[in-house]
Amino acid sequence: MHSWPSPDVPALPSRGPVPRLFNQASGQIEAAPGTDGTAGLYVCGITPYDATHLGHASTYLAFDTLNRLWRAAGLTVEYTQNVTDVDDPLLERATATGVDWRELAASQTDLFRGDMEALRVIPPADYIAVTEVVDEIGHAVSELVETGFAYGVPTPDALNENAQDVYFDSARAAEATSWFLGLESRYDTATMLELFAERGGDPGRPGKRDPLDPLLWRVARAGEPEWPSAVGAGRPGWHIECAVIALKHVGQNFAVQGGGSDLIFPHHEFSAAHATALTGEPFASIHAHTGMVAYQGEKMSKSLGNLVLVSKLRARGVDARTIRLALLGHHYRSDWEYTDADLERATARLERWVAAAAGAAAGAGAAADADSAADAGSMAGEHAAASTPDAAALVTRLLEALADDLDTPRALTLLDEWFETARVVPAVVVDAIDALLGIRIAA
Ligand code: 5CA
Ligand code: ZN
Repeated sequence: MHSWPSPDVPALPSRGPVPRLFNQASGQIEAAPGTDGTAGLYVCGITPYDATHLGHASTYLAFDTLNRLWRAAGLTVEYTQNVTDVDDPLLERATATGVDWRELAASQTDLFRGDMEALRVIPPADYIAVTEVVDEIGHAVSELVETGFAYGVPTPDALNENAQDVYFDSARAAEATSWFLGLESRYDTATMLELFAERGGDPGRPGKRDPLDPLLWRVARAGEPEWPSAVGAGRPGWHIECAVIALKHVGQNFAVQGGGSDLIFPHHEFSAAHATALTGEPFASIHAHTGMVAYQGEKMSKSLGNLVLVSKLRARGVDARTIRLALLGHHYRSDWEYTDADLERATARLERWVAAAAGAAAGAGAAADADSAADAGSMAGEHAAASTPDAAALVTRLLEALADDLDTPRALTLLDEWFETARVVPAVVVDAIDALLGIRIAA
């Protein structure tokens, strides 16, 4: 599937450090590796039944920051993202609103692309819808059945009376592979059971070997989309889609598997389990998760409807750079609640930076020196030299802050402090803000 056009990413004069990231699987901040000069990234994409809200945007901006840091460190990034364009909540919304599920998915994916482009998020090289890889998923499920990692469960409401939903045998995988329940999440069983039921699992389904065994393949029901497969006509379960798409496009044991913290369990735990059962190899080195953005007291979510949509903000005339700054003002791992004050702070910040870059007096220092203030308008060329040492130090400190578990709030504060006294804004600073934070403050 096509993704969206890439923003320009200016080159920086020197290489940055390889970033370090919090790994959910180890509980430690670790160097996000890049073997052979490449870094593999798989980030869980949207389920397109409603448009991009600020929670989604915040998650994709966090991994965009990682992508930008890897590039600044001289690595080639292999980035894949999926679109869950067939799943229960999407089908339910389509039925409830009387829209064909394919149209709903296509229209919301389009809106998402538009939002990502406006936010200047670097697109994934491979943007893959589940409906594009159903065949591969069917083969993977059938392989798991053959190798004893999956089993059928009696399914009275199946269209074909002999057909059975296919489930993953967690105990067998824990016994026969390096994966074990908790490898990625480090959650205890009680927490897992609670989250499994909350997030699409079916702990009470009769016939399962373990309440936590997840669905791999749902055989055809009346009124549901279906595809032929070796395990019977039907449609994919959720975790297997990300395992198969990541293995196909990023490979085994890649650098970073990403998504929001609502995906820690069961989604990422079982994506890793399925992939390891299929290949015998670990899924990803680092499992990175973003905090949840809340609104009006609760997690911003399509199912609750408490949404601030990126497209609505844009339609209201809010500058996409302001949205970026509002989101990057919070550390990616923190849970936080969005209020209008976030946008107001970001608006004021962007105005200060843009004014400084345009040569307006930035802070008392610049105002005191009429010559410098007047000269600042022509910044880049001949006047850059005057403040280059300072600018180079700033860029180094920005890179260090961001490489330290993507500390964007610290990076923004460093920039605020620098702009307070800057008389001239050299091109290297404009480019660094663009390359690392995706915000262009001057032409
Ligand atoms: N399609 C699946 C992943 S395979 C899915 O979770 N889709 S989603 O549309 O519900 O979410 C898309 C991404 O945004 C996921 O990484 C999810 O963890 C993240 N996300 C969802 N809500 C929030 C929120 N309120 N704050 C931060 N991130 C969020
Ligand atoms: Zn996923």
